[in-house]
Formats: sequence, C-alpha cells, structure tokens
Amino acid sequence: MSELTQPLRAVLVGIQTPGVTDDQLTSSLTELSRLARTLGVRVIGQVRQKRDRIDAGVLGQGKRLELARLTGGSGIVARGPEAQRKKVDAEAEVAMAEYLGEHGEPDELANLVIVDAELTPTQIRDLSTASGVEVTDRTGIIVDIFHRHASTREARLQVEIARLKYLAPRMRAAGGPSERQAGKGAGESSLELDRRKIRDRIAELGRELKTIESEANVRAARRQDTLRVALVGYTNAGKSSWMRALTTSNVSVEDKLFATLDTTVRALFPAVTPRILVSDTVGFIQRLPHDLVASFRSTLAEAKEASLLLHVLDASDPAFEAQFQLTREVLDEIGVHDGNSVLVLNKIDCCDAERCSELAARYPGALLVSAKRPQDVEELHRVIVGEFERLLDDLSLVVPYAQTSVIGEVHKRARVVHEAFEEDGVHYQLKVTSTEATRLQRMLS
Ligand SMILES: Nc1nc2c(ncn2[C@@H]2O[C@H](COP(=O)(O)OP(=O)(O)OP(=O)(O)O)[C@@H](O)[C@H]2O)c(=O)[nH]1
Ligand SMILES: [Mg+2]
Repeated sequence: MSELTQPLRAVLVGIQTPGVTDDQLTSSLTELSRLARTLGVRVIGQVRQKRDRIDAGVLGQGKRLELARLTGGSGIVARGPEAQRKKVDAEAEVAMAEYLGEHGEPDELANLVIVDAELTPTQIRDLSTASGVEVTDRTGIIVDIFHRHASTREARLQVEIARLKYLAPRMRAAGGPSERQAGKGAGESSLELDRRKIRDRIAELGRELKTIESEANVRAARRQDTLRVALVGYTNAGKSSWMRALTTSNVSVEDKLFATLDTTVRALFPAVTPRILVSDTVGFIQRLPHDLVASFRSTLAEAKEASLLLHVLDASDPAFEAQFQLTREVLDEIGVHDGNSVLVLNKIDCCDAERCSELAARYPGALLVSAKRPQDVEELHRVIVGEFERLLDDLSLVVPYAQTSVIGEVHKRARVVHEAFEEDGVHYQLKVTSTEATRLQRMLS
C-alpha cells in the first residue's frame, strides 16, 4: 500500500467460498477491519459475495457495481479488442448509471479496497480498474503493518525480505513506466532489471540477517542454562500485558494487532533463584503470509528454547477457539512444541459467570485469569515457579568455611531449601538446574 498521504477510507471485500460459514466470514472481516485500523485506515463499508472460488474477476458483475458505487468507480473491467471493449464499456456504463439511480450515491466515497484473500497481481489490477481506487489484499495489509512495527534490526531485515518478495511479482501490476521505458537492444527490459535488483537486494539482506542470527545464537547459548518461559498466542490476546505484569517491564501494550514484533526477554519479578527469564513474542493471525511465517521462525527461537510455554488466549473473543487451533498449528509448523505448556485464558474479567464456568469445564487444566487483576498475576507467578520446581534437581552439598566464594555462588545460583552450620562447613539442601549442580560440585572438588 502506498504511504499515507491522505486519510484512507476503505471498503472491505469478503468472498465466501464453499465451506466458509457466514460466521467465519464475519469474524474474518472483523479481524481485517482491525488490521486496517491498526494502519490508521477507516473502514466505511463492505461487500460480501458467495462464490465457488476466487476467479479472474474476483467479484461478479452485480457485486462489482456495488463496490464501484462505494468507491466512485466505473465498475468496468474492459479487456480484449477495442471494438468489443467499447461495447462492454457502453453497456457497463448504463448498468452503473442504473445501479446508482436505484441505490443513490453514498455519503462518502472510499479511496481504498481491501480484499480478505490473497489476490494475484492481475486480480488486483482488474479490481482496481473497476473500482477506480487502490486495491490491496490481506497479505498486503499484514506485510505493511509488520513493516511499520518492526523495530529491531533483525525484525526489520526479516520484514523487508518478506515485503520485497511480496512486491516483486506485483510490480507489473502497478503499471509503472518501467516496462515501456526499456531501451531497445538493452537485452533486458527494465522490469526484469528491477526484479533482478530486488533479488540481489533480498540476497544481500539474507546475508546480513544470517550474521545477526549467529550473534543472537551466541547470546542464546549464553542463556542456555537459565530457566526460560515464553508467552505465545494470537495477536492481541494479552501477551505483552502479561509480560509487563510478570516482569514489571515496560513493553508496549496496545489495542492494535501486531503491537509486538520482536522478542523481549526479562527476568521474572518478584525474582526467584535460580532466576527465570520470561520472553514476549510476536502474535499469530489466520492466513499469515508464508514469507512472514518464515521470518517468525527466528523471532520465535526464544519460544523454541523455553522449557515452559504460556499459551495466552483472549477468552472474551468469540473466535478464540479458532485462534487457539491456528496458533498451535503455526507453532508446530515452525518446530515449537507445546509439550510443557500452561493454557492462560485471559481477559476473563470480560466474561460473564456462565461463560467462565463453561470455559472451566471445557479446559480443566487452564488458568482463567485477567492480566489486569493483581491476584491473578500472583497466581500465574506461583504457577510458573511451581512448574520450574519440577524441573530442578535436588542437591545436598557441604561447603567448607574456607571456601566462602562457593557460599556466594550457592546463594546466587541455587534455591536454598535448608542450610545448617555444622563443624565441617555449611550443609545445604538445594534446588538447582542440572548444569548448576555440576558446576557447584566441580567448584568444591
Ligand atoms: N479487559 C482486559 N483487557 C486486557 C487484558 N489483557 C490485555 N488486555 C488488553 O488487550 C489489548 C492487547 O494487549 P497486548 O498485551 O498488547 O496483547 P498482545 O498479545 O501482546 O498483542 P500483540 O503484540 O499485538 O500480538 C490491550 O488493549 C490490553 O490492555 C485483560 O486481562 N483484560
Ligand atoms: Mg504484544
């Protein structure tokens, strides 16, 4: 989508293919409308159509007129020889005039069309001709949001790669002058040249990304023996709100989709020993563009290495079960297995008593909580500490008084269950990670 130079007013287009229920289409369009709002676009109308599949014209003739009325377009997609085109144009003009006569002019016109599907470049061009305004699709919107929200260098590189891959095949569709400008005999049209430049750029960004990733791997390896928990889940479920509550950090919380694009890692607070690190991750969404799934892979490496996943769901969203399913599928696809996970049914403050008991019955192991309630934050803190307790080893250790430095290490790295000051030194009963157990024992030998 082009940069925001004027306020954008959009019409959403939803195609109901066989197997998609009315409710599913409605919820998908609601989500698309929130995606649009995240970009500052106001949605002023929608056009829905039942179709067997998304074919060349995207919409049928009647629905195209309905769309064109909202955008001030002609409703015409003319192709073929000129004589025939003129005839089609003339007929369509009459149809459009009749349609407007029947339905009247709308109060305001949209200047953008967003189709809730992934369109081919030709489909985008045809719909743009018929509506007279810019057309984008779900993928285009998501790529755009990612582009605006990415803040670390790694996220920026990943998103830039995904964006270039999305834009490259659509360059011709934009009808830019590139093809016509091609100098004869150059052997390569300028469109091809532009595409090659983009491929080179993608390769260059890829190399840069690899370097950053290996640096990140070194950092991750250093954190290897710390205990880690990752917050995962659908976008807007409340992951960052929990991150804030559990670590008292200042990560951004917004009623926007994809507010978080980078992983942040902070220590659990109030602190425990051994310390536990919490990571906040990017959210998921249905029909996530494929290249962005790939970019998630490294962003979500944190989740992969965490020994506990907190799967956060917005229990107040009617579509939350589909969101749960989808998040599990994507996690599986990128190799994050939710073996050891806690289901966090969040925003329970927005659910009535009946829904709460229904949820409790359906998800027996889940926590029904709200990130906004301090007692719930305490509860989740307790659950996290309890989960890690099971992963720790018991260790008995006698530290001679001569080795005071080890005493310091013990208190820093292990949780002291019991300590007794005997003649031969301090007798400890400890809870430690297996790596720390080995290290402490080695320090004494
Ligand atoms: N009522 C209520 N609102 C909540 C709760 N938890 C989060 N929210 C709100 O939900 C919205 C999204 O919260 P975030 O924490 O940014 O969600 P997120 O999962 O990090 O979202 P992304 O980063 O976009 O994937 C914000 O407006 C929060 O204030 C809750 O328990 N109750
Ligand atoms: Mg977030």
